[in-house]
This record gives sequence, C-alpha cells and structure tokens, in this order.
Amino acid sequence: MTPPSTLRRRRHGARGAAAVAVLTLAVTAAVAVPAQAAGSTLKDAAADRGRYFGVAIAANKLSDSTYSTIANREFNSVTAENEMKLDATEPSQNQFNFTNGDRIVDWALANGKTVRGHTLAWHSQQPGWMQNMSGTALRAAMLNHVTQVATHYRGKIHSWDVVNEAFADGSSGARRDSNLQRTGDDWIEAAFRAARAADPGAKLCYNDYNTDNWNWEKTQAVYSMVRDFKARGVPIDCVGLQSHFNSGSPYPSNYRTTLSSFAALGVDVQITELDIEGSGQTQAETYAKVVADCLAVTRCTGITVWGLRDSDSWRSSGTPLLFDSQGNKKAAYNAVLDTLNGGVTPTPTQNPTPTQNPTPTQNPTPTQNPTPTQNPTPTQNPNPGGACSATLTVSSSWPGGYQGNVTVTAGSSGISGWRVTLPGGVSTNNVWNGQVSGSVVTNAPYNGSLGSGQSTSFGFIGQGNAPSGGTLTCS
Ligand code: G2I
Repeated sequence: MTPPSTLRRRRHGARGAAAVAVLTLAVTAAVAVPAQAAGSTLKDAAADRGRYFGVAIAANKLSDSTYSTIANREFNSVTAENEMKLDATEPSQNQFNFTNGDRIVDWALANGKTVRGHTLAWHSQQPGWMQNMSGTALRAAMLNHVTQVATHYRGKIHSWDVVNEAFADGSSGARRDSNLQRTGDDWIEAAFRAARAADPGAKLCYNDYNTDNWNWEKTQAVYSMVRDFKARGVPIDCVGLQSHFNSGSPYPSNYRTTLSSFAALGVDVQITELDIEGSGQTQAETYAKVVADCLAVTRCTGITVWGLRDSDSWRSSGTPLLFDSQGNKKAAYNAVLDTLNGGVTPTPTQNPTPTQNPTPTQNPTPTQNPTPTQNPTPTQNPNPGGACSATLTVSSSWPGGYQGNVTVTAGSSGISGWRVTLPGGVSTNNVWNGQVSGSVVTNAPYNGSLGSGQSTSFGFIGQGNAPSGGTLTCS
C-alpha cells in the first residue's frame, strides 16, 4: 500500500510542475497550500474523485467538540441517524417536530455540507398513532407525512431516502409485509411521486440492506422494481445500498457488479450506511475494496459511513467505523483515504460461498438464497495457465434486451491489460468497466492490471435475445 505521504508528494510534484510553467514565484504557494488541503481529508480526497464522503450524525453529539471537529474536518455530507425518521418528525398525527432535524440540517448547511434525508416512509420507527393505522387512512397519512416533511426541507436536501427497507429478507423476492405494504403494492411509487412534487430538486432514492450481493433474491427484487420504475416514469433517481458488513453478512466479491448493474438502469448509486465490523488490516482492506468498487462505477456518487467513532455506532462492539472511540484515525481510515487518492486498487477476493448468507446479525430473519435463479455461480477460471480467461453470465433479460456480466480472470502470470471477444451476434454499445469496439471489449483505464488469478468484471446491455453464458475468448 502506498503511504499517504508518498501520494501527497506525488500530487505536490504534479501541481508544482504546472505552476512552474506559469510563474516561478508562485510555486511555493501553489505547491504547499492547495496540495496539502486536497486529498488529506476524506471529503477532499473524495471530491477530487467527483464523489461526496458522508457520515451519519446525531444532533445531541454536535456539542461534543471532538465529535463536531472530526465531522466537520473529514466529511462533506451528513445524514441524520434518527432525527428525520417518522417517529421523530410527526410524533402526533399532523403535528410536526423538526427541532432536531433542523439542528443537523442547519449545522450541515452552515458548514458547507450537503444533507441526505433519512427517511420519509418506513415500516419501522413509526410513531404509535401510525402503527395503529391501516388502509386508505394510513395511505393518506403516509402521503401527508412525505409531503409535509419534504416540503419543510425543500431546497436543503441533496438526496432523500424516500422509502426504506421495503423488501423481505430471504429468498422470496417479495415485498416485506407491513402496514404500509398492506395499503397496496403501489405505496412505494405513490411515496416517490409525493416526494417529487414536494421537493423537485432533491434526488429520490430507494434504500435497503442485504442488497449488496448481486446473487441474492432481495437484490434482484429491488433491481426489478427500479427497472420497472424507470420504464414507467416513476420518479426515482438513486438507489441506496446500506452495506452493513460483518462476518455473517460479509462484503461480497460481486459488490462492484451490483453497483454497476443498478447504475446501468440510469440511476445513481449511493453507499448510504457503510460500516464493516472487525479491526486492523483485515477491516482496512475491506473498506478499501468498497471504496475502490465505488470509484470504479461512474454513477456511484458517494459513500456515507454510519457513525463517526466506534463508540457512536449502533454496533459499537463490532468497532465498525473509521475512528476509534477517542477519535483517532484507524487503519481503516488510512485505507479509505489512500484508495480515494488512487493509491490502492484492490481486486475483490473471491467469496468462497457467494450465494450463501449464513446468519446476518442485523436481520430479524436471516437471508438465505440457496437457489439464485438469475445468476449462475461464477465458474472457476478454466484456463489458469493462459494470459486470461473470461466467463459470461446473463443476469437478467426482458423483451428485446438483456444484461450481460463478464468476469475476467488473469492466468498465473498476471496481466496488464485484457481483451475479450463477445459471442457472435451480440450487439451492444452500452458497456461499463470496459471499452467496446465492435464485438471486442478491452479494459478500462483502472481495471487492466490483474495479478495472478485475480478477477475483475465488466457489464453490458445487449439488444435482442440473450446469448447463452459460458467461456469467452480473452487475451
Ligand atoms: O439499524 C441500523 C440502520 C439500518 N438502516 C436504517 C437505519 O435507520 C438504521 O439506523 C439505526 C440507528 O443507527 C439506531 O440509532 O436505526 C435504529 C432504529 O431506528 C436506531 O436505534 C435507535 C434505538 O432503537 C432507540 O431506542 C434509540 O433511542 O436509536 C435511538 C437513539 O439512540
């Protein structure tokens, strides 16, 4: 891993050279000031890559100066961890309380940060009066809540989690049963339409957990809903992947495929509640992989960590955050910063059991997806001695089109670039994580270098009938 100081020296050098050509006297200032500022905090390093870096914060901790100093120094986006939820904002029907939500929004805007709104409609954290409602009365109350809260914050919210966690865990691919769901399947799109009407400037997101592994039914179910919304003109702009990772619900090796697949639907992807249980280098490496995956997908526009210090986490015993309980930077912090600065491009290690999710601790009902119907288990590298090998899977199809995903795996010598020939008859000009010319796809600038046995992947939208999957020519 390249130490941050080395990276900063490299950045100084590049900027200094440009400055020399303009005005020698300005070199010292041009080198020292902007280069030191850029890339030395999470927010600056992320901004250099066109992303935001956010944190979930609690209003009552803003008076803790260690907390507010770090939050202000490192992050340029904030999410209210609890203060904008339904029970907080509408404790009695039609009587709204924005006191704590406003404290966070005011602090954020005063300090030049954007705000993610969390959340307008959710089965959980409902006030008592709403928990007891059903049918048309509940539908009307939910829409009134969406309208009133989004109107109150109009113009101040970058992205709203309009609907949170509406799909069931497990392999059903069904909606989660809830009082909101029982008002009719169209409750989600109704909420999105109400949010758009109330705040046309905010990006509107669907947000969920256990939607990180591309092979899981829950991921596929959310993907199908978003595709349907886009096809029918329901106003959705983004998908939030919460990404709470631990040993029971680990970072999946196909995470980048999930990000790029959602993005290919024409929505932004945001990592909205990132935390990774663990410690030391193992935790740091997983954080680096998540960041590298987001950077590899143009429409992955930002990352939010779900809390500041380990002691602030909803899972504090798992020490899942970037700062320790005293506010010191952890190895995970350095890994994230290095990756944002371009120092690390880890290739995800293969998950030995990509379709299993043994016992995710966050879930009331652990997710099992023993029989993913859409995406066969990635095949082993059939050609370990060659330069590279490539396998095609078709992850979904619809009348007139399909989505293909190709995993490229380096042979035992490693490679510095790759070239994959798509099957005859495939027609596409829509490829991500690769560059297409006719039927040949070559690596993108950032994913050509693969060490021995390492893999990367690219995706494409094809027209017509889907080809059968299998091995492709790779050189
Ligand atoms: O559960 C983790 C997150 C999953 N996705 C949606 C998020 O909204 C959710 O956040 C957590 C907060 O981190 C917790 O802080 O949501 C929990 C339930 O809304 C939050 O827990 C609540 C406790 O249930 C309350 O008893 C407590 O008063 O936190 C409150 C403030 O500490």
